[in-house]
Amino acid sequence: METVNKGYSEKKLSPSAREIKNAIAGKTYRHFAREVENATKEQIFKACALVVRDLITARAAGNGAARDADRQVHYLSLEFLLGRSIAKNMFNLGIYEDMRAALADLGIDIDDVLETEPDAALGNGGLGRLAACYLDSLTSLGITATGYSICYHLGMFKQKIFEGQQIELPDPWLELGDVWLMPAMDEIEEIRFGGRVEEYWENNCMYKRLADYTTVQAVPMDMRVAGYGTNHTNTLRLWDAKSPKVLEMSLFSRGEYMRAVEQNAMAEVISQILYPEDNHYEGKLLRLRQQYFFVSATLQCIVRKHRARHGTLNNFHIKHVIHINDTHPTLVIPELMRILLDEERMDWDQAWTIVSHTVAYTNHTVLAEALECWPQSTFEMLLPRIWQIVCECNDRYLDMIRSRYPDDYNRQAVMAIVWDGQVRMANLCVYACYAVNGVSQLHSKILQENIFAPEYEMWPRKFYNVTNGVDHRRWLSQINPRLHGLICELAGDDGYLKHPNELQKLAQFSRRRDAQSRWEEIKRANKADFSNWLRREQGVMIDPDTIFDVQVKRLHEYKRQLLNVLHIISLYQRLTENPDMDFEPRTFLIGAKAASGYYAAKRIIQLINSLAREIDNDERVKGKLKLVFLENYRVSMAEKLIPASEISEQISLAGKEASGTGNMKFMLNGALTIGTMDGANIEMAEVLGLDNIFIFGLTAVMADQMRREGYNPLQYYDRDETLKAAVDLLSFGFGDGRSYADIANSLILGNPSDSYMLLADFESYRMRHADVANAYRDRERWNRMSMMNTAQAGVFAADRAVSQYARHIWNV
Ligand code: 26Q
Repeated sequence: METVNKGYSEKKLSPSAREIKNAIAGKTYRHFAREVENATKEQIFKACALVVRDLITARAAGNGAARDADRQVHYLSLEFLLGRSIAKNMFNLGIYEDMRAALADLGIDIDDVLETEPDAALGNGGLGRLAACYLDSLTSLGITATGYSICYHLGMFKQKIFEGQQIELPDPWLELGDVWLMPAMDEIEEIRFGGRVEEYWENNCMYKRLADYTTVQAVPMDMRVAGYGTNHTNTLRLWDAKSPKVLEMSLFSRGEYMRAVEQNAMAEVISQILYPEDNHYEGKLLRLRQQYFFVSATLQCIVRKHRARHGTLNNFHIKHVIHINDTHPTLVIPELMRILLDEERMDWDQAWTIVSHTVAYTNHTVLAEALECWPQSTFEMLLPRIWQIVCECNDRYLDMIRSRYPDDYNRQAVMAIVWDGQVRMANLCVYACYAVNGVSQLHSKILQENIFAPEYEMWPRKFYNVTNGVDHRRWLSQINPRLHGLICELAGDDGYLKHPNELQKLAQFSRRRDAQSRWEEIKRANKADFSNWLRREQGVMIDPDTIFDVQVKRLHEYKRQLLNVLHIISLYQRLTENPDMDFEPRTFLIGAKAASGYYAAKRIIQLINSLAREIDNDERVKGKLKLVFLENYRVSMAEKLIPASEISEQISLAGKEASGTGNMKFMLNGALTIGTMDGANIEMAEVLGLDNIFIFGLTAVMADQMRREGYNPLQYYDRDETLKAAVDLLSFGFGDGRSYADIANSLILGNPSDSYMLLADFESYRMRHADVANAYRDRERWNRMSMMNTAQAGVFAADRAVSQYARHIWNV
């Protein structure tokens, strides 16, 4: 190892940096038999990650007291959209500077190491990223909690754009990403599928058990999580599916050859792939298998440890809260009932008391197409015992409803868990969980007044609101070091890291010219960095002296990327008609992945690319207007883009976006929002005042009313020439020979047409954009607004949200 430790430079390193440097060299040597200078960049990354992992493990070892906590949180989510971990871990451990120095001393640029890490994209979008942010806050707040999910071998697909269209490529993240995972081979669980329910007698009692089932092994892959400013650590346990080798042999020997082979084939596909549908449910058998696999493994693990410690399950609900991230882990309810009834041999009421005091549920959507309903036949075949338990729940629930509302058949029809050959997961959750919450004030109100109105009438005190929050250490301090530096300097310290409301100290500087100009310089520098990155990454040139107007999120019709497009077309048409007009030069950046089977969403991606090319090829608008489709939008891109953004587009139809969390990330980084009164935008407007945010469009109440009275988009099309010209261009088509008449028709013809009321909001959107451009010209005003956005963003920190869960829902 002499070749690595070049004695001459050692004195410049601090003792801890020197230790890190030696540790990195030790890892490349022991794991890859390479000296640092001969190691590949992947090996260097792995060596650094292992050094970081060891430090977290050492913290975890000193953590015994926490594991004996009085009451633990178990956060179950089919998605944890982690992104990259190495910089985050170094930040939380407080070793970023030492690591940078150690690597520099080895002749390595730390940024090259950070860029080598693949994103762990074990999620689609908001719901998955929220789970990742909450895990950080849980840990940083010192709450004993475990996250559980599936160890998907392929995360969210990689998006390529080929001839303007989305192509999906696999994402084998584990090739490098596995460095964070530690298999716990002594905690493997066995999951049972299919078979039939058998009744048997023992001591004059009848019990039930599964027979002729097939099994899958669940192997825990653990990721240790370090918090910020604490020695506390938590674990994210990802279950990996493996075929049951031993059992398979016994089947062979019993001559059940076919079943043994089937069992093997079905086992390992369970954790192969993440379903790339966001806010959309499809009744796929494999998805239900994934859900049960994950839920059963998690519960068996919790129960096993509980039994070992307490010797009884009678106090289970005192010691544990199981939080479910949307309905995807709903099967914990019947699965815990199964364990208590069939294994623990409790009676129904005793078991129900425990279950109904253990599970809490967060709803993340009101879109009808996202509500999970499983066909009875699939359910019954795959999970026969669970099916029986769900039916028993349903019978008891309907009895209860009938006794409260004897003649109200309609109420039974809407509240039933099993109805019309379907299992309705949300209804089971609301019945069985002791707490149900929405993710913004508006969303929680819609749950109470519409989606779950009869349940709210029955149990008003079950319902809560916890407005979402984001990990402000990642989404501000870590990704925007320049702004972090200035904030600390102005505030006098870095106290906001632990107390996000201290960001408000910035407000007093928002009128100071010196602070403003430094604020502006930082945004300019971040824009230059992003422009350079985009040129290297995608070969696209953008001008950092234009306004960066950004819409990045999943592609979904309700999010209305198409409204953004119509506005860009209208600017383009105005500019080409009056090339000499006074115009604030703008760069529109749109990034989005479409679910692979979502045709309308894919057409919109194609349209954005056609329009981008049309604008690029038009000399008349050169230097004034630019549209870029950002390929393969993902967490690690968001981390570069958001610090460079000036305008944040949050333009969903009011009443449709449960909360939004991107909106909060932009606000933290001083971007100004143009948005509707939807989700958390409303609460942003409330803390900012209408002077510091650009609100437009229908409110949720107005949109509902308009829909009831019969919405007619043609009326807007006929009356507004700008709108008409923009829609007509879609039909007319572009220089690449592509026409989008199908999209134009979906707006103005068809039945229903314009389901998300773009035309109703178009004029107000366009006007508000004009206000944005005016505000931007007034640099003083703009910078003040921008600083006020960061100053008021503390309430949207995940620390605040998690504290509310802890206090009001979890009682920890
Ligand atoms: C369900 C069944 C089968 C296959 C897929 C799914 C599925 C997967 C992902 C259904 C929904 C999702 C994701 C939903 C989601 O991300 N919702 C968002 O949650 C955010 C966090 O609360 C909110 O901020 C967003 O408003 C909401 O859209």
